[in-house]
Amino acid sequence: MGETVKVIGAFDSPFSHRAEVALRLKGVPYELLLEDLGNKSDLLLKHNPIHKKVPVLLHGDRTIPESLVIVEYVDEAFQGPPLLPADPFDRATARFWARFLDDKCSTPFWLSLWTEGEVQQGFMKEIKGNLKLLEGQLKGKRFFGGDTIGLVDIAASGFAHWLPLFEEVAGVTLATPEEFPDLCRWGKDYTSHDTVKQCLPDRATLLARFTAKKDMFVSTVKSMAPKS
Ligand SMILES: N[C@@H](CCC(=O)N[C@@H](CS)C(=O)NCC(=O)O)C(=O)O
Repeated sequence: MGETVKVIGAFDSPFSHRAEVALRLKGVPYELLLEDLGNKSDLLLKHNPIHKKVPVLLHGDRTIPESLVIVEYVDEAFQGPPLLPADPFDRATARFWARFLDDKCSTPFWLSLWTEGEVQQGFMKEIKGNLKLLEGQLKGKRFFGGDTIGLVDIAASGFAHWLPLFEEVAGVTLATPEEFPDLCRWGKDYTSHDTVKQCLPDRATLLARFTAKKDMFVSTVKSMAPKS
């Protein structure tokens, strides 16, 4: 179509990575507009006035917010290797697990990092249980998408590159190779994939940024706790 493709994203965001990797896997050139989330630009607020979050895809005069919506849009709007299966049932199943990641994994993962004591144990149990269910989807497969990276791999990418970093910053262990052999092996395959590597933020830079924000993560999570 020849229209410009831009991603409003943030350097350390696993959600921005989802949009970028979808474009790269389809072979679509794009411009990355890096956002300072502490001081959101008029461009971001104009294009995502409802959520005010990154990523946002700008395709010609079209605006597409929400990372998983972007991945599906990119798959349908551009030529290139498919990111979703062709069969309707397989597509539905991929969408189910992609949604499972956002609906059932994000919150217990985040809270298990920055809480303490019994509350933390509860969130750890929840996220480990959900990661086990996810791991079950990898049986006999290199990627969730089979031989190639697809929607579920992209949706789960935070658990490949970001999870070990957050474990290190928080001093919490959630996914060991002993407990999650397939998931850990998948994480290595995902992060060492040639196309994926091109849009993974540098590990050392992320580590420094997240370490600097650790107190803020802890205090934000504490302020969310119900007051007794
Ligand atoms: N559901 C959204 C989540 C995106 C999201 O949480 N983005 C974060 C960066 S990692 C953000 O923009 N945060 C800014 C804010 O919450 O004000 C998606 O999948 O795109």
